[in-house]
Amino acid sequence: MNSFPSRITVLAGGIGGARFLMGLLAHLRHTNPDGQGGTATVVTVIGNTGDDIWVHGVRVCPDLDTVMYTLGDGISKERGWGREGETFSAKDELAAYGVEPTWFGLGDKDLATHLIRTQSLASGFTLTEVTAALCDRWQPGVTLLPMSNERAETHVIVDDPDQGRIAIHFQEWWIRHRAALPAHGFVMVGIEDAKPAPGVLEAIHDTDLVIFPPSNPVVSIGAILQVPGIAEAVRTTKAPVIALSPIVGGAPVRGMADACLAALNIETTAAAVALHYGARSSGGFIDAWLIDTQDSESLGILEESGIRAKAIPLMMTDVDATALMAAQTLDFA
Ligand code: FO1
Repeated sequence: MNSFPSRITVLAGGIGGARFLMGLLAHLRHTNPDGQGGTATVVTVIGNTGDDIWVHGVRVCPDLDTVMYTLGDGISKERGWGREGETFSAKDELAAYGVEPTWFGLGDKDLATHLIRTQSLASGFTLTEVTAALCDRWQPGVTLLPMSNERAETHVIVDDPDQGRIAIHFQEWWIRHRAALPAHGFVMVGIEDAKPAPGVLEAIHDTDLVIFPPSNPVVSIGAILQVPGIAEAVRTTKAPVIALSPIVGGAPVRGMADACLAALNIETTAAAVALHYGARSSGGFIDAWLIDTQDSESLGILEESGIRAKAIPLMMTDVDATALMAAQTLDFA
């Protein structure tokens, strides 16, 4: 990408996507400053809402909040989710009453976000409007859009010893079972009635570059692509679509994407994920794929499959390392 992108759209899940966005913004603020400490490049983030859950009477949007807190500098650096300096008194009190779910980490500071969101949704505001209002406080430096204003939650098909094959909410599988319960598939409840939130399709079409950061390709990027209309927009946008592998050396950089890939019989390798996304020249989603230097032996098969590929260091150890990844992403695009 020689001319500086004036607009970039990023499809993001939780921790991996948020970490990448930190680096992207650092790079853009440095190389394309707006004179007020920000960047002249407009970055729009389409956030995954498939992880969203009603818990203890409040609506929690983990991936939207992770992006908002991370870019707004409120995130718990140790956990990667929830707030810095968090306490869990409300959670402990709920557990003292024996109220389920006791496995969900509902933080006291985080609770304020969920209470405002729940109240606003009940008053008729859309998730898009609520997210914008919450971002007013956090100033993430991006326009954060939910993938949809309609509820479409990821559930996981598992075998329960007593009940046989059932579907449980993604959060229960992810948090309570640490994704260790073999998943036989994922189903997004309500996805057929979900529509792209306002601005989402425009953000994919009217942009200079679309990026898939190293988010979970199945339950984060994959969930966003399941919203009717979004996959078609990514396939047909005139902007280049470039993606970064969430798998390095045969293992997820973070999280448990391997458990998700296994459910779909996709090998946990950088090349397998690229082929899963598919080359846009043959009806898939991506034009270019960035892999880590330790996976460079797969550059050949990627080029053969019509995906431009490059091997660069992909470990997001700190903001500087991630900013370098972002710089190379823009260059390669
Ligand atoms: N992840 C955990 O491993 N344990 C938790 O108790 C937990 C609570 C939680 C609360 C709010 C929130 O925004 C995220 C939370 N997460 C927790 C992370 C979350 O499950 C995942 O980040 C995403 O859903 C997958 O990216």
